[in-house]
Order: sequence, then C-alpha cells, then structure tokens
Amino acid sequence: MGIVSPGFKGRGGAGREKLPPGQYLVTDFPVLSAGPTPRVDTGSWELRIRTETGEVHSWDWAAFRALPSEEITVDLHCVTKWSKLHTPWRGVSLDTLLAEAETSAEYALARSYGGYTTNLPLQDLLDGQAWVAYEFDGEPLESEHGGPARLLVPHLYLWKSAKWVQGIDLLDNDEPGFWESLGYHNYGDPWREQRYWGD
Ligand SMILES: Nc1nc2c(c(=O)[nH]1)N[C@H]1C(S)=C(S)[C@@H](COP(=O)(O)O)O[C@H]1N2
Ligand SMILES: [Mo]
Repeated sequence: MGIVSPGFKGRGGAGREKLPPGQYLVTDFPVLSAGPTPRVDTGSWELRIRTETGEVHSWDWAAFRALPSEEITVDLHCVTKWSKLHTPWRGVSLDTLLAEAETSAEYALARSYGGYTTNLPLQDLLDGQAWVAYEFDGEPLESEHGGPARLLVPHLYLWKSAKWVQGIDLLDNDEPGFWESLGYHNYGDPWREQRYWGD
C-alpha cells in the first residue's frame, strides 16, 4: 500500500470531504426566494440593529460602505441539497456592526426588506462567522441574490443568510423566523443535517 491520507477519496472525489451529508455540488448559483425580489435602492437603504433594550444602531448606505470590510471565500449549503464551494464575497463583519451594541441578548432575528425573517443564536453572528455582504465575485451583489446587501452566515444552511437584510433584532427570547415557523430546523447545522424539526 502507498501512503494515502485517511480523508482521500481518489479521483473524482475532489471537494467531497468538504460536502456535508446529503448535499451535492453545483457550479451555477441557484436563486431561492420565497417571494418577489424587493427593489431596494441604496438611496433609501438603511440597516438597523436593535438591542433588547430598544437601543438602535443604524447605517445608511454611505455610512455602511465606510465601515471596514473583508473579503471572504466560503462554502454555501442550501437545505434543498445543493452546495456551492469557494464563493468569494465582500462584506462587513457582524463583529464590526455589533461592536457598539450594549447587549446581553442571546438570540437574534434578522429581518429583510419584503418581510422575510430568520432567527439564530447571537453567538453565531460573532467571532468572524457572519457578514453583511454587498459584493459577490468582485461585483455588486445582484438583487436576486439579496443585493444591495444580505446576511451571510455560511456555517448554517443558507436560509439563515437573509437576503435584502434590513435589520437585526437582538432578543432575550428566541423567536422563530419564516422557515423555522414552517418546519425547518431552528438551528440548521448542515454538518449535523439539521434540515427539519426533529432532525
Ligand atoms: N429575504 C429572503 N432571504 C432569503 C430567502 C428568501 O426567500 N427571502 N431565501 C433563503 C433561502 S431558503 C436560501 S437557500 C438562500 C438562497 O440564496 P440565493 O438565492 O442567493 O441562492 O437565501 C435565503 N435568504
Ligand atoms: Mo434554501
């Protein structure tokens, strides 16, 4: 026997070790939206973070774009089973956006233009795990993919990455979002295949 590392799957297996259970690879970028694409122009766009005590931090487009941003390359995993690897984005880290927020909240609810919501533990937005992204592949984020800006939380299934994000509420009590109320898993870890209630 030659030397073969334990994770090596051989020819044709490239990327397999990076694919969560039950997922398949795509090279295109599918669009999944529960409703029509809201037209949000950057002239009236605003991002609002609201803490559990009612304190609000908001940025208009110019203020948001003046914040330090990061280039990140991440893998996307949709609960409908497609995964897209090595996707390049630019966005502002939630660590930056939450830096001034005085909070002891444990939960977050992201709200989108158009009414979509999704919930997650506040901890999952921190420590370099989440961004408000406004560029994909070096170009302004297309509206069908959530432009002008979307939440990007790549370690959870992609429904947690709210497109057209408008605000994030920090909450003492967990509040299920749109898909979570309709039977999707409350947390949504693709590596533990947490697709639906009870998974
Ligand atoms: N506002 C909003 N955000 C959303 C959705 C949506 O319908 N509305 N769909 C979610 C789901 S189920 C997925 S898989 C991803 C799809 O992102 P994409 O269309 O850029 O592939 O967006 C998520 N964010
Ligand atoms: Mo999805």
